[in-house]
Amino acid sequence: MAELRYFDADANLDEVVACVKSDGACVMTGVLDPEQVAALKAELAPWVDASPGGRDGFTGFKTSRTGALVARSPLCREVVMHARVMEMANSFLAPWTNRIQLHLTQVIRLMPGQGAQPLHRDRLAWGGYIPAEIEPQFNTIWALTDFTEENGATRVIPGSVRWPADRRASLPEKTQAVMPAGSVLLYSGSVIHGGGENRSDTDRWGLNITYTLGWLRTEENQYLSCPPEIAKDLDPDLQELLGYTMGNYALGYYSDPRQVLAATDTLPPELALGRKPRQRLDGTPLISGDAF
Ligand SMILES: O=C(O)CCC(=O)C(=O)O
Ligand SMILES: [Fe+2]
Repeated sequence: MAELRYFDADANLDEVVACVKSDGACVMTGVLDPEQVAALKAELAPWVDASPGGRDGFTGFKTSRTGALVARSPLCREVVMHARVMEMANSFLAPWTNRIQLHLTQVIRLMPGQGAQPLHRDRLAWGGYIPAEIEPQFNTIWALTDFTEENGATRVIPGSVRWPADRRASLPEKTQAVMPAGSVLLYSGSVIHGGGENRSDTDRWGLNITYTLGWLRTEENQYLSCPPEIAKDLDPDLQELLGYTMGNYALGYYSDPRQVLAATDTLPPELALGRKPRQRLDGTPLISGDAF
């Protein structure tokens, strides 16, 4: 049985990414310090406290899920854009895309009494249409409380990325991502995993931030969770991660419903945020004389 591997926050990123590829998951400890965790929890608390439990066995009746975290939480923006995690997400997904995008942001709060979530692969969000050789997703769950066996630390089956779709895990193959607050569980869309059972008397808070290929539909609709009137004030790198940039030559343009601009009616999304694209699609900088 494969063990879940643990790395320090300053570990070599190629090694960590190689582990996510081979095992499907690993943990980095000590990435956020206690003050950062406390500040994140304080900023998120009003939204999390107001969020109701789930509506079915998968989302969990005693699990609340709180999204739109880029719009709602300035501190979450920093976690979304965490330089080392972004580097790993880009490296992991690079074989299948020229840019990545933000797939979802969600605080997953397991409340006392929440049973274990059914085991699953997150890539099934796309209904099983993506060929097995493509990895569509790089996932993170940041521990905002300690993750313990008792409070429902995420269950993971290291090595299950290479299993046939119908193979089920036996008990000894299951492990839990037990980790102190401030750690992050990194896992691929292909690994079998699920929330654990919360047998404790306190909440387990996980900050789930996931990245996907630039040409796939995202689980959280970022244009609705973070519409242009909010996105216009964000850092350009974050705007582009949300999808406010062309994904390819013709992918992601819009037309202004109120007017036709003289230059063209197929517009790059940056214009909806009040700025021009920063570069052409081939990565070269814009020069004066370009249409925008
Ligand atoms: O909460 C967790 O530990 C995992 C949740 C999960 O896998 C999901 O909701 O897809
Ligand atoms: Fe999942």
